[in-house]
Parts: sequence; structure tokens; C-alpha cells
Amino acid sequence: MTAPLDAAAKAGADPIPAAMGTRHDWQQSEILDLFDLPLMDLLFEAQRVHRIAHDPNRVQLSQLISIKTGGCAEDCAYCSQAASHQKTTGLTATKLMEVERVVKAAERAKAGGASRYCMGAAWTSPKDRDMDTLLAMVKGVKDLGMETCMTLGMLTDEQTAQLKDAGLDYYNHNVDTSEEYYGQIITTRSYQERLDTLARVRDAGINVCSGGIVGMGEAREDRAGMLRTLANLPHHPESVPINMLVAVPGTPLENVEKLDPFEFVRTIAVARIMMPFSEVRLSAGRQSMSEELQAMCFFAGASSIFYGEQLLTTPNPENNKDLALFKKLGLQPA
Ligand code: SAM
Ligand code: DTB
Ligand code: SF4
Repeated sequence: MTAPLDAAAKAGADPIPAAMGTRHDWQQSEILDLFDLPLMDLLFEAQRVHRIAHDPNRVQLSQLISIKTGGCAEDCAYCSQAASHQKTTGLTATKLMEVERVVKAAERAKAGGASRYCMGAAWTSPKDRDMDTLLAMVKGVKDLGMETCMTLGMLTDEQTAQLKDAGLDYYNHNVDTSEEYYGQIITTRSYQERLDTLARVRDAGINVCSGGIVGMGEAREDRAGMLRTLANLPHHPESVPINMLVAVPGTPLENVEKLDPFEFVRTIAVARIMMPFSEVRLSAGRQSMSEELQAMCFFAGASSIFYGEQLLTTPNPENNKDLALFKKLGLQPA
């Protein structure tokens, strides 16, 4: 162990043993000690852990589609799709897409190299009348041989069971930030409601995808708190998307101060150390990241990206650009 890590261990971080198992009892001070490590020590540890559980040269590709855009009754301050921000963002709301259109788009995503298709809807929760359409989407995309993911807001037990029966592989439901900062970002729902849906999804046997956003004006304590919530769940989420805020003009966060890119890398590295076996996804925000920053995120333990030229309502790097970067770095898309 190097001297700085010894110092961190004395301070309570003990990063090496922590990395070996899947702990669910992380203390805030231990997480902050990881964040505080010299960057090279943190990256080294994260990469060491990464290599225990993952192929370091493989990156999983998930592609997004917005199956129902805008008009959302929630007031998430970062989101272009909240009805309350639409006057200033100018976003046009759409109805739920037809199944055939979604399956056709998934086919194109598969041909482009994506292995998982993530269907997102701007809802507080799905209406029962939409369930048949949603279930048909899951089946149609699954029949292509792709993994399926949906993000539809809060679910009832019955809706969760229906999605499971249709073969849904993953459900995305982000905690977004720390419990303490949550009220600064969203006032229309509680952190506990988020955790309740996550428990429902887990209990139904659907893989959990849950992460959050950094760069929303939160403190490092909040980034640590968000990771503490995720890692201290009874099971680590199988996927942990770490989004860099896309500051959409017209949203309340449009002018928020940009997060230092190294702090973003640190967040990825700490997530990797705390949840060794999870896919940590380098998510929104890549459009404004340099190749060097993205490479550093992969070194810090990111094992997955959102792929395809569109996220939900904002742009993402084009496939060619990502594939060229992978080639330069010797990474294998999967
Ligand atoms: N309405 C559902 C919900 O909130 O769970 C599903 C869709 S919502 C757009 C999915 C996630 O996208 C959010 O939880 C948030 O983490 C992420 N997101 C939305 N807008 C973003 C932005 N401007 N920058 C970064 N991430 C964003
Ligand atoms: C996640 O964590 N990030 C994705 C997905 N899950 C649904 C969404 C990112 C959205 C970025 C802003 C937009 O395009 O609207
Ligand atoms: Fe609605 Fe989801 Fe956007 Fe919040 S993040 S406003 S719940 S679409």
C-alpha cells in the first residue's frame, strides 16, 4: 500500500478492503476520505477494483429513446421535460409513441452496435391505460435480441409485475442527488418515494438501474451522500448512471456553475470503488467532454456509456465519433 493510501486508511477510508467486497454499510466520512485522496491514488484504486470485477477494455453501449416527451407534472430543476419549464425551454410535448416506431428505432440502434435499449417517458408514473403499449414495446425490443430498460417514473406493484412478465431486464429510476439536497432540486415528490419504487423493482426481480446527476450546484457531501444511498441499498444497483448536468437553457439550472471535470472523474472513481460489480455508466454530458476526459472516466471505472446521437431531448456524440475514440483507446464496444 502506498503512503497516501495508508494515510487514508488511518483516516478511516481503508479503500482496499472496502473494494474487495460488496459493502452496504458505508459511512459518509469514509466516502469523503475517498474523494479526498490524491487523484492518482484514487484513480489507481478505482482501476485496481475495476480490473477485479470487469474487463477494463470493454464498454457496454446503451441507447436511449424518448417514447413520450415533455409535459411532465414533476418539477425537477434540471429537466427540459417538466411542463412548468416548457414555456422557457420551448420544448414540444409529444404523445406516447407507437410500438412499431420504437421497435424500428431499436433495430437501428442494434445495427449501430447498442446492446441495451432504454425507453424513457416524461411521467410521474405510467397510466394503466398505457401499460399494454409499454409491454408490447418491451416484447418487441426483446425479440430483437436486445436488453430492455425502461424509465417511466413511479410504479405500482401491479405495473412492476406486468413489466417483469413482459421480460423487462432493467428499470431506471435515479435518486439523482443526496437526500439532503433533493428538496433544492425537486419539490413534487420525496426521496422516500424514489426509494420505494426502487425496492418494488428489486423485489419483482427486475435489474435496478439507479444513479444521479452531478454539477447541479451540490456540494461534494451531496455527491458522497448520493453514492452512500446507492451503495447502502440492500443490493447494489446493477447499473449506476452518473450524469453530468446538461444545463438546458430555460431550466432553473441553466446558469449553474460548471463542475470541475476532475470532480466528475472522482465521482466515477468513488462509485466504482463502492460498487465494484455494478456497471458504472458515463451518462449525460459527454457531448461537452473532451476525449481525454472521457478516457479518464474509463480509467476511473466507467464500464458503460449512452450511445447514439440523441439522449432524451439533448444531443450526444455521434456513433462514428465514439467508435473512433474506442479505436484510439483500444476499447471494445459491447
Ligand atoms: N420521468 C422519469 C424519471 O424521472 O424517473 C424518467 C425520465 S427522467 C428524464 C430520467 C433521468 O434523466 C433523471 O432522473 C435524471 O437523472 C436524468 N436527466 C434528466 N435531465 C437531465 C439533464 N438535463 N442532465 C443530466 N441528466 C438528466
Ligand atoms: C439516466 O441516468 N440518464 C438518461 C437516462 N438515465 C434516462 C437521461 C439523460 C437525459 C439528459 C437530458 C436530455 O436529453 O433530456
Ligand atoms: Fe419528469 Fe423525469 Fe423530467 Fe422529472 S426528470 S421532470 S420526472 S421527465
